Amino acid sequence: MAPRIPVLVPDLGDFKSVDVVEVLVRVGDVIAVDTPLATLETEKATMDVPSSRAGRVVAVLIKKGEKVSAGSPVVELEAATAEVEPTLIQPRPPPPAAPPPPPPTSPPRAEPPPPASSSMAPPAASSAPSEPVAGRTPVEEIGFARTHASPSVRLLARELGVDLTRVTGSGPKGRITHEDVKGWVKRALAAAPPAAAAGGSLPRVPEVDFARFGPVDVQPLTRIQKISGPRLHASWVNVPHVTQFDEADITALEEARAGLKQKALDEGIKLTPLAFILRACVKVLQQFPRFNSSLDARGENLVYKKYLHLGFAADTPNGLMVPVLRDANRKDVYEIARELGALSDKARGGKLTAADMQGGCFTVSSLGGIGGTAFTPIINAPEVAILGVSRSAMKPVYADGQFVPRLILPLSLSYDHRVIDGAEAARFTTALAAALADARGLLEAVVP
Ligand code: CAO
Repeated sequence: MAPRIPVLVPDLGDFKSVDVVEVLVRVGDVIAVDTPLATLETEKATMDVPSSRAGRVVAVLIKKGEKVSAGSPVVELEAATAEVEPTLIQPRPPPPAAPPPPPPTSPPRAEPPPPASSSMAPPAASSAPSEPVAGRTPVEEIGFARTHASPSVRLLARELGVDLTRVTGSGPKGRITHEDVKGWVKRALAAAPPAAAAGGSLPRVPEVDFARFGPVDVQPLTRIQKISGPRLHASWVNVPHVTQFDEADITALEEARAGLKQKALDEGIKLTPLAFILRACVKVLQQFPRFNSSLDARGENLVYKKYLHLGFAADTPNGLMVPVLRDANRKDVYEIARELGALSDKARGGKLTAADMQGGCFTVSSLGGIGGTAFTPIINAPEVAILGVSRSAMKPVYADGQFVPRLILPLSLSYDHRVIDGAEAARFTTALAAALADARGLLEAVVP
């Protein structure tokens, strides 16, 4: 009968008593010199205990969770007559699969394309060092399970998303070490473009347990908020927004509106400032067709629309809605006011249909009835601009050598800078201010 040889924990340097985090062999395994027997962990690092002898394991003398010191027996072997090749080691089942993909609430991530070189080639067979690939590549599971690396190295690779088949081992017989994995990650990071440029996920806002600081009441978002939130977010992160501020002198317009308001109301039409603003937008959008365009899905072409449907933001008990006033270019200010009133009522009553909210070309968000001096509206993408309107106020304007009181309307135009230049945006708001100052022009009949 072959003699039983104990294999002991080697010198652990400064560490006296360390945790066994994994036992890597079972009774019956045939092992070679340097086969890792167990993984130990100190506060600072994990390390493997390599076998000093080759042979068959006849007793495992440590358990996961126990503490060991230098000289503690790890296994007993029946010594082999010749050194046993590592390939004789029974293959173990592969470690747990890579972490699952992020939950659907996470911002979408574009996976990088698979590496150009074959990931099936085992590292030992490759003479050239494997090249790090930017971003995470899919792990080649069968190859991963066969690589010459200890479980703690595999665990580290799993945590860092490293496919071990792509790492060249620098240890004895090509064994992959912790340092090899870390070095591979460092090279991959150095070669990778920034996460945002690579379509990586956005940094997350920290989660806070608000109840730790005082009583709270948790209310679900409304259905509308759940729908509009992701759309607003998509526009915010995808579209480079710039906001151009301006002012329009609407003194004459408000005088004209005051004179016409009651007569219109008698006919069931509420002639609000927004109706005139929408009419002015039509006129200016016809002069600046780029503001009535959208980028195509690949971002390579501009789609100019030959129709002019205007969206307007409506504040409703269920949340923000954007009904669309169709063919606004074919309607005079009275017709615009009539439809504006009808759509606003429908929105507040929760009766808008999907068709009522589709096909918009340009949106106006008026907070004038509420207050404020300026704001930065978020573009209703794939539209390329949105006009914010704040509350008008009497202001002193210097003209003909003196200050005169004028009614000034603040304008805030956010635009997609990929499509619209700053100079064009300033020309647009200047033209809009001129259109709003021209009450007579806004009241002109429109040939449908
Ligand atoms: N400056 C001063 N007063 C204004 C004004 C302005 N720019 N705009 C409207 N008003 C006042 C007027 O005095 C008007 O009353 P009179 O006609 O009697 O003078 C009154 O407000 C009418 O306002 P309204 O809000 O009832 O009607 P509207 O057509 O201007 O607007 C609607 C309709 C649906 C756009 C509006 O009610 C609304 O919901 N606005 C909020 C939009 C919003 O939430 N935007 C933010 C989106 S981003 O979160």
